[in-house]
Amino acid sequence: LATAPVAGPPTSVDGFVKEFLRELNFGQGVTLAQSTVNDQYLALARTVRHYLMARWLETSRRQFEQQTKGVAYLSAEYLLGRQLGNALLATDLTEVVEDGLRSLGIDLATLRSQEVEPGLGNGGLGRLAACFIDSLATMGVPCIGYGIRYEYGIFRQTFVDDQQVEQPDGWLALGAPWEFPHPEQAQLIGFGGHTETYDDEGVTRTRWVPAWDVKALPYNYMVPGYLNGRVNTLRLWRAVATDAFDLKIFNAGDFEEAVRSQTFAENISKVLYPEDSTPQGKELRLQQQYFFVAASIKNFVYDVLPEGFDLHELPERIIFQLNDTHPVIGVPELMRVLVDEKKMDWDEAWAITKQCFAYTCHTLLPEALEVWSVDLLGRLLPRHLEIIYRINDEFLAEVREKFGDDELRIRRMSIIQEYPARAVRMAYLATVAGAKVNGVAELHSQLLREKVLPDFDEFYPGKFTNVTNGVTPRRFLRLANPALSELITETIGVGWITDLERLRELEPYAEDEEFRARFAAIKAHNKRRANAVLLERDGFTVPDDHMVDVMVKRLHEYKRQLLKVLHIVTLYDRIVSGEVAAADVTPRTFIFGAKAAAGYAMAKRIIHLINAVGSTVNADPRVEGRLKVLFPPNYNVTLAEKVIPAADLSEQISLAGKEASGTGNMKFALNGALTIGTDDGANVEIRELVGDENFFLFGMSEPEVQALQDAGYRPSAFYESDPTLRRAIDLIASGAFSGGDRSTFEPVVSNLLHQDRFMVLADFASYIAEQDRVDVAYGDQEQWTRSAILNVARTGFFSSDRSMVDYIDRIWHTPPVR
Ligand code: 26W
Repeated sequence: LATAPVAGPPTSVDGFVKEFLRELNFGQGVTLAQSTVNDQYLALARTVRHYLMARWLETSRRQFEQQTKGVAYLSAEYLLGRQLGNALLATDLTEVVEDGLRSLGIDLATLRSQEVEPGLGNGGLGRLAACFIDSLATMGVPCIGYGIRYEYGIFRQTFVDDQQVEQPDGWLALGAPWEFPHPEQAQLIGFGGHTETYDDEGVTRTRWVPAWDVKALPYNYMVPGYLNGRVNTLRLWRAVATDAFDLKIFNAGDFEEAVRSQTFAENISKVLYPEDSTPQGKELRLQQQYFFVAASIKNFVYDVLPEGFDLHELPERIIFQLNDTHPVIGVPELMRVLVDEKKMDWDEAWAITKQCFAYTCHTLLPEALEVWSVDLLGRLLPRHLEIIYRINDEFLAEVREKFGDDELRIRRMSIIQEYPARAVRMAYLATVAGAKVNGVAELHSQLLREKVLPDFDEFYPGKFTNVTNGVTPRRFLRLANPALSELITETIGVGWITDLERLRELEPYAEDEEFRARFAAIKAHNKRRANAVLLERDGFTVPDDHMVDVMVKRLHEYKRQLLKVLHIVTLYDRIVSGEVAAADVTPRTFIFGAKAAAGYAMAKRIIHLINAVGSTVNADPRVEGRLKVLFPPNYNVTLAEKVIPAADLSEQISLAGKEASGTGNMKFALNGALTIGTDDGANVEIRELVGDENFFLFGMSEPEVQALQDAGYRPSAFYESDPTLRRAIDLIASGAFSGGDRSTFEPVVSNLLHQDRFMVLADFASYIAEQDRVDVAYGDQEQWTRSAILNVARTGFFSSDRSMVDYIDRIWHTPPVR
């Protein structure tokens, strides 16, 4: 009785209705008649939780019994998306709930729209973490996701006069029904202070005496596997002030100061940094990183492991996966715990630590590689800096042993960078400490080895590997595209949801006329569905007969939203100049979704330009409505689930060698959009799988980019020699999209002409030519649909379940358990 959890409520419609009303009455404290939509949503969420609870308790009970090896995924970001739909899917309760609510006069869809998604991530890296924990739960692999419970997630984007304005994302304001706080399991996390040595029965040891500390409160979230009875845990930490800290100040009679100190502590988990790829070196960010990693390691070592566990066996129990460098401070932290707290010998501790971490790199941009100034690190985490120095000394000694006193190489490989300021290179620390280092697509992993960390690849043969990213088919196909899911299930059975390679069985149906007609009808249906959402949310309409051409991702120059803009301007110019009749233009609706980091001025200007071009093109009668530019603000997971299934064309147009992988690209292909893309990131693998004839490739390859760079790239040469390009740029420069004001977009134009770091101009001609081929191809709808079906059938590889198999085989060695 003590260990067996109570069973969940009965899964009949009646059983559900009873449980729901109970939650409404006793949980929310309202009658059905009094209840608001929010009351009903919260009651429903809690009711659905009840159905998962028995599985959750049973999962952790067995985990404790089995003591098998698991994954601790350390990530500063989890971009989860809405929870309700996924929880219903995982419990197979959607129909019961729909029927039950209907009997009460409530529409499930209305309650689903009430949920504010937890936007605890910026983009690709955060969404990847969410896909991975979904897959691990579904595959039966023990995993705890560790992260930060930001009070404010990624900002809510609005447009004022076509320009981005950021609003706080108070996602908790209407209640947080999915979380389970466990204040009794709080951890104390120290900061600052000094270190000292002391004599411990004849052994000299070091201890850290922090100057201040904060409490880390865990909030648990369920991570349900798909229909498999497993519920893993995501544990996010919230920072609050310690009582001791307050009390000291209260006793000194300074009430105001005590309250201020609370605010200070709580700042640590207050807000997600919206920078994606350009670290600012801010102290608070380092505090966040250490805060959640230290809490997580403590939690695992002191609470999750059974009492008396021999820490020499740690590598048999856990692998800490570092999601980029953000959690790398965990390396010296584990060393500190083992050496200072557990009094382990340094060499032994290091041998253990090296087996307990693995590092995933998600970028190739040099400016995205985190470094922390020695100054800041030493002030905030003095003991950790000492430990990093020692790790580095011993590492460089090994390098000397292997390569001799090659001072240039030593300087290149040192974890400590000397210029322009002394700083810790977190990617190097992760590489030295990690049992494995992986990139996130084949090309990325190759470039990582050859260009970013070549010395390390040479020094550590076998350490580098690849795991190509993936996306969860539960959320991004089954939930996001119910109509297509039904057609697939009807055609090949339901097995694809957990074995996505089975989509291959759809291949022959590309030649089946009736299947094609149904597939095309579903795309049309999904367009109308997206239209309804965009209409309600932004007052936009997507015409029925338009090709839907979508570019959704963070706004970054390397992703080249500007190239897309130049294409739109070129099409517009063809019409207004009379070069082509509007009636002869393939009707297209361009949908953009993109947030810019608040401090990234050029990205914000590009957003302004997209909106300005949209306003002009959409309002110009000469266009006869054949081109439409829509930029719904605040693109997020919820909107992605509606827009991606409606897309005909997926824009994946980064400069080759810059996009580590991309994961949006996978979601589009799986939902039957064709890709226009460069040979970059996972596009390479998508094209290999779907076949050249079902993919629109353009632009320079990475070696060609390198060659042009080496030869000396002059963007103005392209401007001068290509009249089409010149007209597009001149049109922007003329003020045609800024009410005649030539200064508005001057910085964008002059940057393109004189710098163009991401070679937009060099790829322009090739892009336009390929887009013209897209138009021709779209003219043959039967053939287009054939290609779209083949895109679905051949991209099962991009399931994050497959990514997990690869991580397990190549890095983690954590087999699934029953
Ligand atoms: C502010 C510091 C910083 C630096 C890098 C913040 C965030 C990052 C991330 C690594 C940026 C990111 O999300 N990278 C994306 O990761 C995806 C998942 O692997 C890839 O698909 C994308 O190509 C990559 O840009």
